Amino acid sequence: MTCLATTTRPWFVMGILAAAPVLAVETVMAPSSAQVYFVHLKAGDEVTSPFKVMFGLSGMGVAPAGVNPIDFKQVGHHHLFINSSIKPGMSGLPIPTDDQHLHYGQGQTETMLSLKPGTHTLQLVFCDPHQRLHYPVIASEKITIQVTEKDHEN
Ligand SMILES: [Cu+2]
Repeated sequence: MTCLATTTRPWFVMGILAAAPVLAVETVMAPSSAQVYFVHLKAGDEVTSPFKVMFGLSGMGVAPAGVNPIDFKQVGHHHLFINSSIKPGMSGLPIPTDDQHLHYGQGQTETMLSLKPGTHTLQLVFCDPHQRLHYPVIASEKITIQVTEKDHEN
């Protein structure tokens, strides 16, 4: 019995050491098949503000920000980039929330968006529960749309 104890202990220690780097990983792995997309909008569309934007997702699930990724695997929430792009420095860090980077941390799958008239780009970016990009990054095509003035004749 003593012999068994001494031979199993090193494996136990190695198990802890092997698990430690996993806990330190900055990004949540995502299946390569996961994708986000605009359900109705497409490049070149002309819309009147405010307009509805519906967030499509396949291959993963939506969960509110802050859930424990160990308990909820392969989930995240939507962010919408307006006139912005994913930048290399964003990896591993929380995505900023501001006028150009909208955060849907309650697990929303659509929004009403108000934009000034003109040309705008939109891109859906899926983030992990800690606001970071997944690896590989899950983002929609960046589309350019035209926002027109509301018609006040009626
Ligand atoms: Cu977020």
